[in-house]
Amino acid sequence: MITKENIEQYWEEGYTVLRGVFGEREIEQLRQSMDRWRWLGEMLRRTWRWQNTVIWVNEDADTAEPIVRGMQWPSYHDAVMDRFRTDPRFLAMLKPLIGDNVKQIINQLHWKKPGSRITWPLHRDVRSRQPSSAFIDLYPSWVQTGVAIDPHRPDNGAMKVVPGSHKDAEHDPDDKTIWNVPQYANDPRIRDMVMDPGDVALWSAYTVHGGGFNTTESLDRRLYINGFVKADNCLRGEWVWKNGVTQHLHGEPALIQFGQVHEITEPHYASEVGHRTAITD
Ligand SMILES: O=C(O)CCC(=O)C(=O)O
Repeated sequence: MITKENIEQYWEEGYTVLRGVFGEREIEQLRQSMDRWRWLGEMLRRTWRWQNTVIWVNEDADTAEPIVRGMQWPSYHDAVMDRFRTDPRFLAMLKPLIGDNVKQIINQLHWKKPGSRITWPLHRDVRSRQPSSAFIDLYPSWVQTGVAIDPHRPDNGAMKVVPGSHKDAEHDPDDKTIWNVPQYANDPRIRDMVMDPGDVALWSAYTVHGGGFNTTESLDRRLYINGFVKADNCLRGEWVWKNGVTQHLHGEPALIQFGQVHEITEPHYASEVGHRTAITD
């Protein structure tokens, strides 16, 4: 589980990777679950939303076929996803960083289909933690995690990370100049976040990361992302642990990112064409 070295690396370099957290059988469950959501997205053919749950679907420029590139909050409707987001191993790795009163504000699936031009260009996640008034003292209060479902290698679009980049700028959540940072592609510190299935990456709101295309013909690149925050410092999100006790999803969904979650309650095709952080050019 999380070691002293992991914790030091997280604060010093802005990220760390925990190896072999989930076993092959568990990852196979996640693979199958992700595939079911991808099939649903392919059938829907367009971006679709139901309160906090959204499936982002793009159209392939050449074939007009749907490309499912991401999804938020499968866990309201998917027991496998819910079981993994509340796994005690997440609590064990988060507790030394943000304690055991924790809310969740990200529950997300990313696909980089082989040969597609899907990527999330280099950025800092602080850009998505808006409005900033809902997040107090974001930097030490929020941890992003990503479970590798497939091997993450440079050729299938492993995410890149810039160690130390969380220290390059003031931690001002409203400074938009630090949100999208393509210039970091030339930073000598940049490295691929190479992972095996079952590894878990952790990174902070100010760590520059993203990029990488899946240039393979058949190796998928799936990532299961969960973002956790010290509950006292966050006005949004779903509870996940109260004093270390798991809180399952029930009742009305909480306000997280979709501001009309309590007004537009019917499932609908959304005019949003995809997550604003993704491109397919
Ligand atoms: O899926 C990826 O490679 C990118 C993930 C990412 O940049 C994010 O979730 O902020």
